[in-house]
Amino acid sequence: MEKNQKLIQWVKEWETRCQPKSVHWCDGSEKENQELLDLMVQSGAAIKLNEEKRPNSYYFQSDPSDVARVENRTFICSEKEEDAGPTNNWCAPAEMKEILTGYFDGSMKGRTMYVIPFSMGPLGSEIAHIGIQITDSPYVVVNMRIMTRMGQQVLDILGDKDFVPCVHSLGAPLQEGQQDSKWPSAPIEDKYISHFPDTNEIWSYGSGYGGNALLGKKCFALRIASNMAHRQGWLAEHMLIMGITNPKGVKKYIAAAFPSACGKTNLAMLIPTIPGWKVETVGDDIAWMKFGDDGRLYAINPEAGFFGVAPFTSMETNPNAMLSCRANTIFTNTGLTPDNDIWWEGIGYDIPEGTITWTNEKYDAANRKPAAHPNARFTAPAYQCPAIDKDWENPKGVPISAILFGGRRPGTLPLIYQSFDWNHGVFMGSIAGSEVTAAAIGLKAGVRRDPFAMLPFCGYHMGDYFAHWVKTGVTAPDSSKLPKIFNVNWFRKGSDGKFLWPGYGDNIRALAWIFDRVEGTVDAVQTPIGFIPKKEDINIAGLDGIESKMDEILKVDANEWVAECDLIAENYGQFGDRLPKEMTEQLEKLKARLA
Ligand code: GTP
Ligand code: SPV
Ligand code: MN
Repeated sequence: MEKNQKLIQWVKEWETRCQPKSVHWCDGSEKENQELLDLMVQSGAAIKLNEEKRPNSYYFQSDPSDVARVENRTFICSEKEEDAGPTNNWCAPAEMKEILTGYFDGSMKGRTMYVIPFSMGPLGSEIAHIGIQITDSPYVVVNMRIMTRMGQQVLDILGDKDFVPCVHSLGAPLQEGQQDSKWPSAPIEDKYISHFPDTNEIWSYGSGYGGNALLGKKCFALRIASNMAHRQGWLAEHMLIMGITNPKGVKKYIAAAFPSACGKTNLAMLIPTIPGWKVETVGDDIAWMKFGDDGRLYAINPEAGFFGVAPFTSMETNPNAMLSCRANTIFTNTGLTPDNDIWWEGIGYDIPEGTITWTNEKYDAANRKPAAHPNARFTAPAYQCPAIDKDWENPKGVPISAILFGGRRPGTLPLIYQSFDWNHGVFMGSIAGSEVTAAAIGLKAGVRRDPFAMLPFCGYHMGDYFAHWVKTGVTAPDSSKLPKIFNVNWFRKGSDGKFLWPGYGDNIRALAWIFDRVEGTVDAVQTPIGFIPKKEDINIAGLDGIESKMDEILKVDANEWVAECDLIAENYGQFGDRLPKEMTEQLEKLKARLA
C-alpha cells in the first residue's frame, strides 16, 4: 500500500526480529482507537471511566516498577563517547545494537506489532518532522494518537521521504496460553532507552511509561531533535510556549524552560489574578525554535497533546488543565473512585469513600500511601484547552520575546532576575538547577544542576550545547530582536519551610514585570546577578500578607551567591575544554561583581 521502500523493509526487518503474532498499520481513525480501547478494557488493562462524568476517558494503573522516566537506563549512543558528554550514559552504537538485538529477538511473541506513523509539528509544515514508531503496546498507540498527529495522513505526506525510525517493545513476550499482566514491562536492569544520534534512530526496550515509551516526545522531539538542531542551526528545547496580552491589548509570546514537574504546564495555562491580563497556551513541554525572515526567533509546539502531572492540579490551581482533561483523556496512576472517576492528592475536594489507589488497593488514610502516584499523568488533546492560542498550530510558529529559566530552588534565587545580555542569559540557563521531582526514577533528593532543564534530554555534549546557544546569539540575523532572558523561582521557602510566593495564577505578577521589561516601560535594580524588580513594581494588590515577605522574595544575598559560584565552578569542571570560554568569563565576571 505504501510507496516508501525503506519503511516497508524496516517494518519487515523488525517483524522478523520481534516475531509478533500480527502486524497492524495504524490509520489513526476513531474506529481503530475505539477498538484498541475496547480490547484493553476486555483484557483488564484499562477501565472505562464514568461516561457522564468523564466522557470517552480511560484509566490505567502501571506496574509499580514502571512509573516514570529511567535516566540511568537512558543512553546516547554516538559514534564517539566524547560527543555524548559527561551528562549522558554512553554506549558504542554497534555494541548497543548487539545487546538490544538480543533483547528484541522474539520480544513481541504473542502480541500485535503496531506501526504508528506520526508527525511532530503540524501536518505538512516545513518545520515538522515525521517519525514511525513500532510498538507492541496498544496503550502507547492510544497515547501517541493524542500526543502527536498520527495515522494515514502522515504516510500520505511522507511519500518516499526519510523518517526517524523509532522501535519500542515492552520486553514481555507472551508464551502460548500465558495470561497477560495488566501492565507488561521488563525489570529495571533490562530497560534500555537508546538513541543513535548519528543515524537518527531510537530503540526503546522494557518500559511502557511516558517519556520511555511515547517516543515522539523526549526521545525524538528533544534528544534526537537537539542533535538535528545542533547540526542545522536551530533550537529544540524543554520549554512551554505561551502568549501574554496586557491590559492595553499588546500581545507577546514567551518560552520557559523548567525541569520536569516544575510548573511548565501550570504556567502555560495560567489564569491571571490581576485584572486585564490574558494568557493563552501554545505548548506545555517542548519548543522548536528557528529564526524567521523578519529576524525574530519563532517557536512551534511539536506536540498535539498534554502529558500532564495530575497531583495538585485542581480547579483552584489550574482550571484550564482540569478542563483539558474533562473528556477524551487517558489517566495513568491516579486514584479511581467507586463511581469510576479519577481522584488525586490536591484535586481540590475530599477523597470519596472507597477510592482505589494507583496500586489497586483500597485507600487508607492511616497507612499514608497516596491514592495517586506523584508522577500520575493525564494524556489530553491540546485543542481541549480552553486557553489554547489561535496560532498554536501555525506552521510558522509564534515570535518569542522572552525566554525564562527556572526550577525549584528553596534558597538563594530571587523570584525574578533578568540577564544583562544574551551570553549572560546563556550563562543563567547553564547554571539552572532544581530540587529533583518524581518525574524520573531513582534520583538522589536535593538540588541538582539541570542546565536549561535539558539535563535528561540533551542528546549531545552539554558543553557543545552551551556553545550552540552562544552561537545562536552571534549568528542571529538581528541581535536587537533576540528574546530577553530571565530566571524565575516560584519555590523559594521561608524559615517556616513554606513557599514564600503564592505561585500559580499569581505568577502573572512576575510575568507582568517581564512583559514591561521587554516593552521597556519599567526600571530595574542592578545587582551582581542581574536586574531585579524594584519592590514597588511588582503588583501585589489583593495578596494577603505578602508585603512583609517581598524583601525576602526578591533578596540577592552576596554570601549565598559566593557559595553558589563554587557549586557552579564544580559543575562546570566536568565539561573540560568543551565548556565555552564565554561561560568561564561569565562566571569570573559574576564573582568579580560579588566581591
Ligand atoms: P513535566 O510535564 O514533567 O515536564 O512538568 P511541568 O514542568 O509541566 O510541571 P507542572 O506544571 O505539571 O507542575 C508540576 C507540579 O508543580 C504540580 O504538582 C504543580 O501543582 C506544581 N506547581 C506548578 N506551578 C507551581 C507554582 O507556581 N507554585 C507551586 N508552589 N507549585 C507549582
Ligand atoms: C518530563 O519528565 O519532563 C515529562 C514527562 O514531560 S515524560 O514524558 O515522562 O518525560
Ligand atoms: Mn517535560
